[in-house]
Amino acid sequence: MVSYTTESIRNIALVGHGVAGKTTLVESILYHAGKLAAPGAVEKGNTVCDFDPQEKMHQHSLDTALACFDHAGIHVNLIDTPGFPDFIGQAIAVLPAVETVAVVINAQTGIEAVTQRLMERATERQQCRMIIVNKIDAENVDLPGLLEQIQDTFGRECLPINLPAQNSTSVVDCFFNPAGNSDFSSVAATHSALIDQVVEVDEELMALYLEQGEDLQPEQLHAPFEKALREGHLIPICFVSARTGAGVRELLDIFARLLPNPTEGNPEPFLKGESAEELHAIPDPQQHVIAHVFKVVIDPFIGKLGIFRIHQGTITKDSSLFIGDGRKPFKVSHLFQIHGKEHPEIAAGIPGDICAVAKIDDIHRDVVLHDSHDEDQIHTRPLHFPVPLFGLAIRAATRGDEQKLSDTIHKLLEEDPCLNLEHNAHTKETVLRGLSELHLRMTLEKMQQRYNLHVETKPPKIAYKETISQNAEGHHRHKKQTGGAGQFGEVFMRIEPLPRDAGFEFVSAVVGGTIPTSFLPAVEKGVREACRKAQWPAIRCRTCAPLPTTASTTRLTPRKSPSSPPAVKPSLMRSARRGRSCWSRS
Ligand SMILES: Nc1nc2c(ncn2[C@@H]2O[C@H](COP(=O)(O)OP(=O)(O)O)[C@@H](O)[C@H]2O)c(=O)[nH]1
Ligand SMILES: [Mg+2]
Repeated sequence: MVSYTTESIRNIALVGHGVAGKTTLVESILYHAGKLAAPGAVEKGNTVCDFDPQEKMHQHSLDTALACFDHAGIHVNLIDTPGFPDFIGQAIAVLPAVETVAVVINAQTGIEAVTQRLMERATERQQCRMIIVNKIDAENVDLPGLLEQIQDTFGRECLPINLPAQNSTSVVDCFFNPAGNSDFSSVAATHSALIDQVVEVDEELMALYLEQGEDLQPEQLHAPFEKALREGHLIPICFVSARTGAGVRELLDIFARLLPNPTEGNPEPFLKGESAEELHAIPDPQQHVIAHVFKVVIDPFIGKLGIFRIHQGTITKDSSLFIGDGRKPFKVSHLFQIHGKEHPEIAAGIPGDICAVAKIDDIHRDVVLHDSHDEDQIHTRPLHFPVPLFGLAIRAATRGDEQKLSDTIHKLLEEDPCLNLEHNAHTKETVLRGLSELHLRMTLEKMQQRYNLHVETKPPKIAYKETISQNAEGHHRHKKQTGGAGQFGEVFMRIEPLPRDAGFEFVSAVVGGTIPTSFLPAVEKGVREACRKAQWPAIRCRTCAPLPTTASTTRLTPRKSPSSPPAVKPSLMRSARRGRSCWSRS
């Protein structure tokens, strides 16, 4: 059914700052693996990963894309991620799907912000990491200097596994077969440093190495190499040029021979139940299914696609899967692989595979799919995304498009973990928030191009909150003679500031039962209402009402309706803040 095994799968995310050449590198890898007749170019808009019209127009990746291929007995799932900080959420979201995070560094510009942030994320998650230095063909690059910079920034465990040679038109292997000359550094010394680092994680091998000298076979080194990767004791560095293809064949060889497969690596455990007990998925095709949805795409043709990584068990077209704690399963019917914009249908997915199902409305990013109620209540440790702070108040440009706007935003929120929507009751605005102006601009452009929806935007009003800074006391007498019984009420109130985040506190200072206790909840309700209805919602205050005073002045008598809130006028709160005459500061 499946032509490969879990052991032959390699899941690799290419991350790094924009323009490092990740999308171009995917092209070159696919070409060298025989999947493409000729590599495409970002400038020509014909790459596998930047297939979206918007990406073609801007010549930049705006979303993650997947490409898969088989080569030399391995099945590789490559995930290309956008590199600008404005879209970093998409890159963070795919980390749980892979064993290896390959950090691509632009040889021309060196280590940049996103490179560093994603390296930190991968380190926190204890994922195997490798560094790919791209653009070695470019002019004026200082590769020895960059190597120094990489080791200074990410540690001495970053060691080259090959070195540029013949004026950066090729690379020379320093691990399997260290022979030849490089453009800088000694191949022999680089090889020794690498082997020393690898054997350090295995005492037996270390003893053998000391006996045997340098003659350890690469096969003897696979397990300790993988262990060194897992423990972060080694971060191999490869040199490539995605444009000329230098080092790409060697990179494929490293994927096949050295990178962890899904039975290796450092998969993050799932958490089970309320006690969040750790559960390690077993990458065994015979076990119950556990799969994690790491991405949702709203495809214009297929509809909603839930893209997931299978961690345990086998999913076939006949599988019935539960979504999270849902009681009702859905039938898979069609199982897809993802390759750029293509979605070839496959018969089954095994542990380690990345697959997708279409048109299942209840699938959302981060849900766990499983096929047994034994696996209910399984979830993943939440990923932390940057908080979307940049906001724009939006509304449909055409009257009658309000529902369409709501549906479209819902779709965009499903796809992007760093978008947020708020309805502010006070300013009566709908505010879309993202990581930056560029992030929102691209989102609004997508709305227009993909969904043909035009919106009007403006900077959001600031929903101020008010508080009081010092104690104040107030008094108000309410008298209304409208014939009949009339109304009379008298309020004495003291307000005091509370510490930040302390909220609202109501303290009754009634002494001697001058106000029946049954009225106090209504008094409190009235005060809360006054805070809420103030021009800007009042926060952080303690209210003491009424003040201890003589029986004759503490009457609060809602004569008509005992249950209605007492007459504490909002204006009182306002005058308190403005220091009007009926309030005296204490
Ligand atoms: N000289 C040179 N340019 C490259 C190389 N790889 C990519 N580029 C160029 O760098 C630019 C950004 O490439 P792209 O793949 O979009 O980078 P990404 O943002 O990391 O995906 C494009 O103009 C590519 O043609 C390379 O190896 N050498
Ligand atoms: Mg790209």
